[in-house]
Amino acid sequence: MKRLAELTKRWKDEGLLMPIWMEENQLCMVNQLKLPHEMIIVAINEVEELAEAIRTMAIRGSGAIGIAGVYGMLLECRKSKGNKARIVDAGRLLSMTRPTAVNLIKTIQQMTDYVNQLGEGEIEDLFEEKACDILENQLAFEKQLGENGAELIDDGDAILTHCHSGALAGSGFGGRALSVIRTAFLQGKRIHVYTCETRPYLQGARITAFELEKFGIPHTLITDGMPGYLMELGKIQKVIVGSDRVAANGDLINKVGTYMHAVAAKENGVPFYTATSAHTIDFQLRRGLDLEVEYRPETEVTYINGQMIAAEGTKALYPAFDVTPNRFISGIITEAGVIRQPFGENLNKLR
Ligand code: RI2
Repeated sequence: MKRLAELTKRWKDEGLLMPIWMEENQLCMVNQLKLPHEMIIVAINEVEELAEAIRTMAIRGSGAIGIAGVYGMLLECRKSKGNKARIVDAGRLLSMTRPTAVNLIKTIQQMTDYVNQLGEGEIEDLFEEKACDILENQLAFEKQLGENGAELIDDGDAILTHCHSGALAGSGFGGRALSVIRTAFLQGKRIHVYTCETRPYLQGARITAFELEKFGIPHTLITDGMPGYLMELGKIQKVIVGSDRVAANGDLINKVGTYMHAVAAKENGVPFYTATSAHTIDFQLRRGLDLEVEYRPETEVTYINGQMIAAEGTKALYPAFDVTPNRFISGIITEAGVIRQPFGENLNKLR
């Protein structure tokens, strides 16, 4: 208990933008749906409330929901005083909330396997230790990823990013894509970021722009259809996006719209990178198109802020992710370095 409280305090003092943390016996979560206008911290006392927050995307981003999975099981651990069955059930419930981002599923599996091997009397203490290890590793991971990826960024680069792969989608330093961008900026490189607004949830407009502003990184908001033209004009030198899952052959599953940017980047000779982790590589998935991605309700497209934006009766479609074939990817940035083609063979070394 002491270690988690100390870790949380240290991270707050460091100024990390944490998406979720624990205070006493409840979780505190930033409601990302209210950003950037309000920074509302929601108290969560039940695992079902957390599951609903993930389903409705009040907390989102593959790293952040992985962390939320850990905290959710920890909440149940504290409430049940270390009851194995209840902790495992909590993990099962949380792992069914968002099917595409593999981090949530893998992290919960890891915690479930761990708790299953413990004796009833030791669960409370040891489970919390394990949760702290995972949190510490996630922060160290973001910093290492940032160092590795920043080597790809040159002084004067303008970088395109899509959706929000940043601090609030991770442990609080910069998540994935923004850890790379933030580290390059902290190294003194003069960079500029183009952030796509990312319809329909507008993560780029609402959250990426908010974080870039907070970190003091120069940026410009653009709509999702603009990058191709800016690349033709020579205004974008690199593309860096996050990753919800990477297939064994290097195909990338990420926020819908990513594929379109990768095609435009290839056409214009702009290097396209994804920032990810070894944990996010799904070695069971032979190629990206074999995965059935999450489809969300059409009302999330036809409505903005509760306001219908299309004619009554209009049908809409919302695949939340798309698949970028590996041939469009210049490099996969990981904590172990930047992986290049042939991806199948080189990713396999991270197993
Ligand atoms: P990291 C997002 O999905 C996007 O696909 C984005 O690239 C990713 O999660 C950010 O997570 P959503 O949760 O790749 O907003 O940075 O649907 O881990």
